[in-house]
Parts: sequence; C-alpha cells; structure tokens
Amino acid sequence: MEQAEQRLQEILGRAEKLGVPPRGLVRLGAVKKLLAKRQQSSQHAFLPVLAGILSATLALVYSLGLHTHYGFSRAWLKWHQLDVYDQVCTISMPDQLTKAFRPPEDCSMCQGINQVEKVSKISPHHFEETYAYTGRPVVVTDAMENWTAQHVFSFQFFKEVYEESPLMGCQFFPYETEFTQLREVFNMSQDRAHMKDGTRPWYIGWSNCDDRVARIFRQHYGRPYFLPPTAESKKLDWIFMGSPGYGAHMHVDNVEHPSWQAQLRGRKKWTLEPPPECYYQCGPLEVTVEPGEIIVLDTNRWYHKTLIVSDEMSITIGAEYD
Ligand SMILES: O=C(O)CCC(=O)C(=O)O
Repeated sequence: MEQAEQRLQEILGRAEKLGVPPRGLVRLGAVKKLLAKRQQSSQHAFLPVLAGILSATLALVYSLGLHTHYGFSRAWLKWHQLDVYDQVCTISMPDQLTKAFRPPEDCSMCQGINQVEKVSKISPHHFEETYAYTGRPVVVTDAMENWTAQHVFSFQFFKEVYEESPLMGCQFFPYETEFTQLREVFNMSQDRAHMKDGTRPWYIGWSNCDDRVARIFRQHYGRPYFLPPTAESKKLDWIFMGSPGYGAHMHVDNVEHPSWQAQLRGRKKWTLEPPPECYYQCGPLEVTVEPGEIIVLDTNRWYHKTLIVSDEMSITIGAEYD
C-alpha cells in the first residue's frame, strides 16, 4: 500500500513536469472507469491500479514526445506556496489531482450562452443576480470612468514604482519568456520593453504584495461600481502585461473567488472553454476586451486562454471579489 502511494506521488510529479493536465488524465477511459468504481472498492485495490494506468499513460506521452500547452496556472503556484493540502487524506493530493476529483460543475453557468455579453450602466443588483456568482462571464464597458490608470500605468510607471520596492511582486508568471522574476523584466532593454522591431516579444503576469505599491496603484483605480455592495474586492492586485501576439496558455484556476480584470491598454482576446462535464451542453466562447472594458470571469470554472490582438502593448489590472 505504501509503495503504491509513493509510486502514485512519483507519477503525479512526473505528470506535472511533463505539463500533462489532470483533466487530460481523467479523460482516459480506463481512469474514468476506475474513478467510478473508486467508491465501491477499497483504497488497497484502488491505488495500485490507478498508479499502473497513470504510469503507462505517462510513459506513452513521454515516448511520443507530446507536450500539452497547459502550463502551471497562477492557482497552482498559489496553492503550492500556501501548501494547502487536505490534512484528512491518506495521501496528500497535488492541486492538479484535486481539480480532477472536483465535484462536477453545474452547467447552468454556460447553458444557452453563445456569446459573452457586453453591458453598461448595470446596477449592482442586476449584476449580482445575473453574473456575479452564476459563473456567466460578462464584459462591462463603462466601469473605468473615474480612473486614471488607463493613462498612467505603463512599463515605465511599474518599473519606477518597483525600483523602491524590496518585494517585487509575490507571484510571477513568466509564460513563454526567459524571465525568472519581475526584477529581470524591469531590467530588459528599453527597445525590447517598447517592442521595437527585431526585439523578442514578452508577456508576463504578477501579483502585488507590497502595501506601499498597492496604495500607489489604488490612487489610479477604484472598486468597480457594479460589484454588489456586500462583495469585497480582494486586496491582491494581479497585473498582466506584454506584447501583441502573446498571452496566457489554456488553463483553469483554483482560486477562491471569481475575478474582474480591467483592460487598461491594448486589446485582448479571451477564449473560454466550459468544464469537460458540460461539453455536451455548452460550447467555447470568444470575446475581445477593448481598452476601458472590464471582463468578469469565474476562472475556477471556465478554462481560459488569452491573446493580445492589438498593435500596442496590453496592460490589465484585476482582483478577485467574494
Ligand atoms: O490576463 C491574462 O492574460 C491571463 C489571466 C489569467 O489567466 C487568470 O487570471 O487566471
């Protein structure tokens, strides 16, 4: 039994390194059948068989040289940094597997939706009833009216703000770049930063943990007016910034709440896929968020990827709300 647990942990570790999402593993017919039987069988029988199937699958994936475009989501990192594991489990479950064993989504989040609506002048009450917690994605087009962030936030602005910060963000997403931390981003050449011809494109994201920086940021944006009065917009800001033609790979998050993201500069196309259990009832969606618009999305329920489709750099800021 102990050996099987250890083997399973090793295999899951290898799956992570290969970039194989748990979603991919649970789609395997053999794993599906096994999961269905899981509740009837004892763990003694279950673990060795699951380990066997996953091991064979990974060997196949590895030998074919397959690599998915699913990387590590911000949630994966968050989760691991916080080291949040279920203490009552016999074995500790990595986040990917937790997601794989999650209860099925209620597909009302996507049923009958064939486009992401764009709305304006929406009351917090209407927003709460229709979008805030239903999982229905929406873009609000008029929520930055009193903000200055669209004019002030730029590569240079962030560079200067962070020059005096010892923290440099608490989580960093390099996506396809070579950067390992935010400091390196701000040290890139001015030509590359401003996407001059012949320089390498880049796209990165980070969350801000520095209170001083947060106070500066918040001088330039406010709580989106449409959030329900009882909803709290979380303190942690997320910033995503980078060049046309780049964006985030397809992934799903494991954060606590839905979030809003304000498109300050540039245009970004979002591709959303419903969770696998809703494939027969719902289809993928696409929406391009224009400068001045805010997308509201439950990134825990919708698989999502992004692509910058403007000629200019894309800069967004966002946060979760409860
Ligand atoms: O804005 C982006 O490009 C990616 C955002 C994202 O993936 C997320 O918030 O989970």
